[in-house]
Amino acid sequence: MKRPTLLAAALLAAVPLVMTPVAQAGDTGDVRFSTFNASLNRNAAGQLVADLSTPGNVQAANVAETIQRVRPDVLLVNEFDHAPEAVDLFRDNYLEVSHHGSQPIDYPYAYIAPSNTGVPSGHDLDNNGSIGGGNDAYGFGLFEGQYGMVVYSKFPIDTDAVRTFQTFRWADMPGAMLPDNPATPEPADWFSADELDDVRLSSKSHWDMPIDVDGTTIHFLVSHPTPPVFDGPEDRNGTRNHDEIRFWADYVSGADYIYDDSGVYGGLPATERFVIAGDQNSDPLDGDSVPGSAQLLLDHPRVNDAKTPSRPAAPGRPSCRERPTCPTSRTRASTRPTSTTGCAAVRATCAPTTCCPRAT
Ligand SMILES: [Ca+2]
Ligand SMILES: [Ca+2]
Ligand SMILES: [Ca+2]
Ligand SMILES: [Ca+2]
Repeated sequence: MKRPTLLAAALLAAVPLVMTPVAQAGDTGDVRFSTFNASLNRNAAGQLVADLSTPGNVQAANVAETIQRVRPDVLLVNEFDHAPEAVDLFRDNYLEVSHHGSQPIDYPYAYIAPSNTGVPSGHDLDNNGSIGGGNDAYGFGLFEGQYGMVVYSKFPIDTDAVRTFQTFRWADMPGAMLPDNPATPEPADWFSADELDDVRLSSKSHWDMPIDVDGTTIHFLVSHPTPPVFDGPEDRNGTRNHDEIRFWADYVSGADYIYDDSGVYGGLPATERFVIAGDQNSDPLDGDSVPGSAQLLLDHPRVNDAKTPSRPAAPGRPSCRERPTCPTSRTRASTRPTSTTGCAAVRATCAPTTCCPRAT
């Protein structure tokens, strides 16, 4: 089965968790942060740039129109291949062009950085007896940067102060949920010691991006944890998904074990404001993620999720947190063996108008 399609579908649970101060930032009223898994990933390096080099790509136009109609001030796009050239091409040929009468949108600021996807690890990480291919990369991907991410913003991004956590090693997280090979008595031994010296936590990257909102710094904490599926009984992706989510929970707690790609240690100071965003691939009520993963953020004492979902559920549908199971996931599971959709996913989309978005 084609992996890219599956990954694109495995959206989820994401939690753009909004700190109360965000809505009060600046003097201009509310500031809107959004996260959108746009599936602007392609099957080969260079293809996204080719597609965006001219207007007329239907998918890109649809994505742009969605953004234009929702009009967030700061936007994370998940599944945008790491191709710096594509950042401007998407602005020039799609965001700044009207689609079906929508108003063009201008983002003066943007940020993109490398992703672990498709970067060869040199190890047999899936233990299939050979080295190479997407499953042995630091993050699943058919080429370097596939399924990356980009941020667009109406407010200045303090790029000099951005912290990236692409190379943080999974084993350096205290109490890491390292996967176990169930066929052996030793615990947490799916990866060899040599592999654990290299294995990275982030399946794409984790970025702390300070955004200057009229003089107030808001840290936009973005990532795209792996889907918890596409693995075996060792659940190496489920456990990784859990710890990728946990990373931000620890970060906003000020954890001092965390180091960034520049070798600077420390989490976010308690005085700083933040928004956590991204397709977390984890549903608090349903699906294949490790139970409790999404709750690490949703129930975190520093996170205010009182406003999610920010709009009432669609008529006839319960709100996310009232729903014991998510019916759409059944539909989706029948066609795509991903975890789930809906419920918390609404928090991850640009247009949180319904509790459970349709499968796409
Ligand atoms: Ca191995
Ligand atoms: Ca392998
Ligand atoms: Ca074992
Ligand atoms: Ca799994």
